Amino acid sequence: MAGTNLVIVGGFLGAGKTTSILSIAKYLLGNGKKIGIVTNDQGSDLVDTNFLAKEGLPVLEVTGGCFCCNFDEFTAKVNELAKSEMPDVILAEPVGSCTDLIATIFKPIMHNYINQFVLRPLSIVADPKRVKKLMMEKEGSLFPNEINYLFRKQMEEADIIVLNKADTLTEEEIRKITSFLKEEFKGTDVLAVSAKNGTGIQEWIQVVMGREAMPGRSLDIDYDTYALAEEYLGWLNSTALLKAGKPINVNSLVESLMDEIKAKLKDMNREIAHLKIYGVAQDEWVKASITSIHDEIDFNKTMEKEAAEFNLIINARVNTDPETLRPLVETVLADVCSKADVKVEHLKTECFKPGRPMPKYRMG
Ligand SMILES: Nc1nc2c(ncn2[C@@H]2O[C@H](COP(=O)(O)OP(=O)(O)OP(=O)(O)O)[C@@H](O)[C@H]2O)c(=O)[nH]1
Ligand SMILES: [Mg+2]
Repeated sequence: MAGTNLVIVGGFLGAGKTTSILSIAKYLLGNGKKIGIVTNDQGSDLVDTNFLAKEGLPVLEVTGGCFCCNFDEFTAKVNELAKSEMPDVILAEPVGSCTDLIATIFKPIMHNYINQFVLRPLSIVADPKRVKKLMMEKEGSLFPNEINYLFRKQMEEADIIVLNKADTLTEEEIRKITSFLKEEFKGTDVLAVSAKNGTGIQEWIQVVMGREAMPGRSLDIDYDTYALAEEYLGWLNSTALLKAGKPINVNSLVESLMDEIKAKLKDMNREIAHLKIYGVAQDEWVKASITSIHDEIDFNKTMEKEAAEFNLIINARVNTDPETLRPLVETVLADVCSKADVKVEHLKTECFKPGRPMPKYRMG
């Protein structure tokens, strides 16, 4: 069997796709394999791309829309990686608001590229706190129904549902959630892993690499509801150069930014899908994430030294409109920086709601 393995790792915003890809990549590299990664977003200036590149991994990105709406760019990036890196495995992360991947990515790839790539089954990573909300539907979720519909559809088309963040669950919870998922999405493999500490990653790789994708029926999906789900999400990507009079603790500044944004959204009862902030000064960097207004900030890495000049990237996906989100984030940035005596230069922000998904190809 010839060709590069193409492994697509989807799932809702903040589920842990990038952390999973990093964990899989490290495992494969440790076993002498070469890898490449393609990231994806509705906007540009991505925390994920910068973070993975800083980890020393070959990464290309498709920005300005999902893989299915930019199918030709997606395959161009995959081909570019295949040529430049000659990887054994390419890992691709579709944007977390995207679904219907079998009809719009898998089938077109199999139709056009069957000899070049060995397409592996579709993994959908799921955050246990969102699955728990599905299990207790009566309690409801802070997200509108359309977003819950999208989350459910993502899992419906999975070959493998990867229940991530198992390190946050008891054995009993893992057992209950796994059997719920198996019952709800019959015929789908369900694996419990922790992308963060590596538990279950080897087994996941074995399952993915053990068989080829065999796309069955395309998802039965209502594009109006899917489009509404995307519309309910305000999307913000900002970059800025920050300068302080003397070296400051960048970790604390990032923490204050996140705390303030979270507090303001909590007051408005607006749920965060994923807010991530990445700060970089020369060879040092910090990355922090939060995936709900009820969660604590999670630092993937902090800076050891203080810095007087550094770049920030803020990526926020929140259940609010862009007209609210942009001033909220920019005001918090201005306030927090002013308190820390830091000047904000070259602030560039794009803030929008994703347009209706318009796949280049859809094979039913
Ligand atoms: N406890 C725990 N946290 C995790 C695990 N995997 C990911 N996370 C955390 O979940 C948050 C989101 O992880 P990402 O990997 O950025 O999620 P993503 O799905 O790529 O997010 P988007 O690209 O925004 O859709 C981060 O704070 C991670 O550290 C895990 O196995 N356990
Ligand atoms: Mg990601």
